[in-house]
Amino acid sequence: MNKYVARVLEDLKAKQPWEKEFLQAAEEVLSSLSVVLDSDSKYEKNKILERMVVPERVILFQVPWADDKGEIQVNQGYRVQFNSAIGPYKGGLRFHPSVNLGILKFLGFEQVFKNSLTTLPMGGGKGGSNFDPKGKSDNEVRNFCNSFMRELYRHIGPNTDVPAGDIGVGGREIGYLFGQYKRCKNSYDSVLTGKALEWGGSLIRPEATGYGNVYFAQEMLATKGDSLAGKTALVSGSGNVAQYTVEKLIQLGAKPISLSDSNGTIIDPDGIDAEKLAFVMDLKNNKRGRIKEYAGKYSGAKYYEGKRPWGLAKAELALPSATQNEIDGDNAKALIENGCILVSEGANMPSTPEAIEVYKAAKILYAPGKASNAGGVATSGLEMSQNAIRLSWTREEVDQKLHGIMRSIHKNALDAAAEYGTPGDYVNGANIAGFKKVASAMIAQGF
Ligand code: NDP
Ligand code: 2IT
Repeated sequence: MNKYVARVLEDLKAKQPWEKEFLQAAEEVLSSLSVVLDSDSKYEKNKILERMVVPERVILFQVPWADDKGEIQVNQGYRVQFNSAIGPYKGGLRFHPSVNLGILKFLGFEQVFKNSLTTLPMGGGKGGSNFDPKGKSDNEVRNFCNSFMRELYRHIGPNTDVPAGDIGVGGREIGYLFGQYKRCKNSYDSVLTGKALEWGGSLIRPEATGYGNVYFAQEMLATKGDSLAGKTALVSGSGNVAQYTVEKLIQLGAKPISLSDSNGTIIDPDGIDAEKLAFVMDLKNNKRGRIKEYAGKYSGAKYYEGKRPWGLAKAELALPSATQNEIDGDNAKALIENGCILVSEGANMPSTPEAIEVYKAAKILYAPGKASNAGGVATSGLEMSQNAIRLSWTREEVDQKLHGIMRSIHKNALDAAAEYGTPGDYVNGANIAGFKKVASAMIAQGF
């Protein structure tokens, strides 16, 4: 490992040893950069790594709200404004009880490189709260969102910071957050993406992360002269990303056979078809039910309480779409033993470092989330463009642009991997290509 990289990592570990997910993300990215830093001293001279691993700004605030009994609840709110070298901060909001500063720093850090890869002018940020939307009424979710935005509105803006959704934040929450921003600011700004169509949203934004990931998988297979047609796929999660991953897999002739949530996994050996997917979308998005109910409705499917999909069935493809570190080393071995030839990440950092070692040793196709799930934020960028010109593009236009962006990300990652001596390594390629653009903007803009 390059000495400069080793020194910055050591220092980071000594300073915040408890931010495990952030250290994991930083170690993965910085390790990939050794070869770039060996070949050019300008990055060290400009202290680029030291500056890249510290957010430009962190906002931490209290979020008091009233539940349906009239009792006051208090959560923590955060916005991590990580890097604005190539555009306004951009990245989602996550509402989940596990949220803390270390998790948001990992997500914000990853977002910097991901957004750079999209080819669009967006910096990186992430935010959220330890609020748990599960089991809350619409009224409680609205009260929470209003209170959250009552503080956040003063820190964001169309040219400053543009949040969007992530785990626990979908169309309903974006609506409440946007309404409160507008009331606080008295201005109709393009300040959130993932809006509904009638009030500034973009066609294809809900579909974009899942579709984009499947487009990326298609590109990877094409490098081997292969395609998705007829291949069996394991998908985890059953939220926004998982649903549209399954939809696109079906459209392109693959056979998705699993979905999951934090309680367990369903395996449907007959395949999840369009009608079954419609049932899941209604179950998850309207009824806010549990994936277990799928096995009650479709008798060919089996429910595995407390289990993740990996290794529960034979499959050539794995598209993890739930959360970080959901595939460990043993899960990865089980995938390979069951015939897996491709892992394309819809979630952010779903594979542990041990899992990635297993993929590398088995020489399978492996795409890190910052490349393969970038279609979501890329289409957020397209939503911002449409808002700026006050026009809406058609479904076909946006889908075509998304598809083109996924192809560019794939090509740029592959080219960078080859240029720096690790052909076919999408981890190195994505990290290097994402880094170089941000680093050169930072150098040009001084300090
Ligand atoms: P949703 O909230 O819509 O869905 C999340 C899904 O993952 C749910 O099925 C949820 O189950 C499951 N899940 C969440 N946390 C855990 C956990 N700790 N253990 C097991 N299952 C869990 O979120 P999204 O689909 O938007 O996000 C999924 C992943 O994709 C995240 O990693 C996110 O960062 C990433 N991503 C999202 C993008 C987007 O545009 N939305 C863009 C790029 C990446 P349950 O209902 O039980 O909680
Ligand atoms: O992780 C991600 O890229 C997202 N949650 C989407 C961010 C965005 O601004 O659309």
